[in-house]
Amino acid sequence: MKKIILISCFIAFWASAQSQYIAEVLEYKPAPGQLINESPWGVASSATSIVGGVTGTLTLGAWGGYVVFRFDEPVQNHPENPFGVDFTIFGNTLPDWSEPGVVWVMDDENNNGEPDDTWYQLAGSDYYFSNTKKNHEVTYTNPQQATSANVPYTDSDGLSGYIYSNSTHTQPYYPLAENFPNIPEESYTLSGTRIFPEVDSTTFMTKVYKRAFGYADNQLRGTEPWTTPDNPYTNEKENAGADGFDISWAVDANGNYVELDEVHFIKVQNGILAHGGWLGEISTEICGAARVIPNAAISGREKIIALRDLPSIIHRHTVQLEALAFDRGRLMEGAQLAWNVDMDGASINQDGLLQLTQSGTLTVTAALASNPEISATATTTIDLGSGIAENTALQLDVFPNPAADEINVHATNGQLQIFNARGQLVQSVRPGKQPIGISHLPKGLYILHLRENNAVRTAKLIKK
Ligand SMILES: [Ca+2]
Ligand SMILES: [Ca+2]
Ligand SMILES: [Ca+2]
Ligand SMILES: [Ca+2]
Repeated sequence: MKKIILISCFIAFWASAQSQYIAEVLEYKPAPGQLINESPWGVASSATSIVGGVTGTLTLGAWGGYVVFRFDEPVQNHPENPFGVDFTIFGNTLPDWSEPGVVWVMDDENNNGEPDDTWYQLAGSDYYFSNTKKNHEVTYTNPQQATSANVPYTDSDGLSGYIYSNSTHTQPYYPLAENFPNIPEESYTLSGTRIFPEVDSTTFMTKVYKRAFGYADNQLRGTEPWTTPDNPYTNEKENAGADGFDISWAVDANGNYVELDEVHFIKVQNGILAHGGWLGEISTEICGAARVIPNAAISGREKIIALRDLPSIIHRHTVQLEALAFDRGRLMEGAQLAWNVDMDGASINQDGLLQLTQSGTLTVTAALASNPEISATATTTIDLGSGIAENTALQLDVFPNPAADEINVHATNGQLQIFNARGQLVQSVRPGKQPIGISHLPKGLYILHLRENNAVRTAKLIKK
């Protein structure tokens, strides 16, 4: 009897939890990328991997690539959802590596069950920055090679470039008809919003700065239950972590907030067109999404400052800074900010114009004048002398690489951390003279961090 009760409880729990996850992917149209046409991240079946849980493997490729999905019931903009967050999207981000996806929502206004209504963008922290481009377009052209080759693109500003091929992924990067029959074989154009996070390639391990809030594949995941969201307005990782979204952030094509009680369809689209050094193009990855369960008992900070990224090294004497204040994720228009700088030879005026007369390490703070506890900080290096960014690459030597059973690193102290492609720490050891066993790890790409004193040396490892 006891056994029967246990089983039926388990089934009921499983069924209710299941319904909080993605029920169906309606469209998957990626941009070219290093994981495209390759299992498990970039083939047609990758789209179904994000259904029913948060451990799927779906890449959107370079800028503009997208996926459209729905849950089995509409996502409610429920007033008792913690922090206003209505759903969470789970990516595979790393601690210093963000691949921000712009999120759009749609209400099934004509009640036909099809995503043929109006897309409203969820305006994240970068939406109002002066360098964000809306209605941007990029056209990708198939290089028509049997193996990987640079994929040329042109954008709606008349600029051109390449999605670069690398030696790790040798298949064609342009979506092939066998996997993506909906993508023309010659070329195609994607359109959307393009944001400009700072990408720091001065170190061996390229760093892509995290967005303040409102982008997919941006923050690390937390812990179950996945239906209790992170507070997107704090730096700390709470509850499920990852990236929570509030339907109340939705804006129309003119940037005006709209009021939506619920949405039926969600689109995630890579918002960044940039190259991450040997790590390849920056591509949003999605592992799943969960609807939030209302809980009026959970609350927290509701205001946040978004400070536009500073380059890791500044060589100029004047820099225009930009910061915006948000209340529950909506822009506080006309909010007064208090700026502060902490370095001799640096000053900043009320409008955020930074003036520099000497080199050093600079920390900038923008705070809400009416509540200085709400602030954002950025630290950067000022180098007015050389005019050339010093290469501070700290590479960790690993051999053999690729490896199947064990690896050796050139280090005898510190702590070696091994992260998988989802950014999860899978192993942490103190390196010594003995090889480090890795035979238990699944095949794939890993990132190694060796932390010793205050420095981090990094390497990419391919596990065979
Ligand atoms: Ca909400
Ligand atoms: Ca419809
Ligand atoms: Ca948080
Ligand atoms: Ca990613």
